[in-house]
Amino acid sequence: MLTKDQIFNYQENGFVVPEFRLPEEDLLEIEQKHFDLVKKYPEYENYCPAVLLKDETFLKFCMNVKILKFVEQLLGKNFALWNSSFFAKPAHNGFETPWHQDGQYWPISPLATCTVWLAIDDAYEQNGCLRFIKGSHKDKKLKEHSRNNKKNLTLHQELNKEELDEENIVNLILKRGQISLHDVYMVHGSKENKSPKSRRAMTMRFMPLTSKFNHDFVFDSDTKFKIDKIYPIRI
Ligand SMILES: O=C(O)CCC(=O)C(=O)O
Repeated sequence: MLTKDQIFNYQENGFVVPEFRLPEEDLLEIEQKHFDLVKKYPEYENYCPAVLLKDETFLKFCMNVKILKFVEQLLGKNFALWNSSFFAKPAHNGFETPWHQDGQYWPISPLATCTVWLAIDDAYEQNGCLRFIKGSHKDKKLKEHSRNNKKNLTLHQELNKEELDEENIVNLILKRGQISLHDVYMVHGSKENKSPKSRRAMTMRFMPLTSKFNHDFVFDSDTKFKIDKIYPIRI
């Protein structure tokens, strides 16, 4: 369970790191499945935008009851999982994720999502940990972004420089199996990984069912895709 202070921190700062460690046996299973996924689809070595479209068996890790209970505390009782991605950042060649807000390219209205970011490796500055701009979600506005077509990026929408509040950068240092939860308006990103250690992370995206998902929307990542279904949660 999240404490009152943790819920307050999520509302104030835009993210929270609860007391949680995914069991090692699940992490080993995720690693194996991810290895198999990249073997089959080498183009996903750095970033797979919609894991469940390629292998729905990843779903079981998104249905971890402890994780769902944290999300329920933040979104309310009626919510659904709508996507899961893999930001893998391999050693030596891990792509940068430019500063961005997720809501820029998500077909959800009213816009709302809580992302669970699960560390599959220890994540720290040298291997490109996630970075947040603390409090950047608070005005619930989408800030100006521009397209950046540089090759070594996981995502290509980048926050305009003048929108970036560098004073409030927080490095999210996590151990393997730890999670953070962040708000859809949160500005975040991560540097490239030139270190000898990988920095893999799996995300789980949850939305309240008071919002609607547009299934006709075409996601324009390096590959194009649609999300044909969402998964309502029953705890
Ligand atoms: O893991 C990363 O480097 C970026 C993650 C991200 O952008 C997200 O969770 O939306």
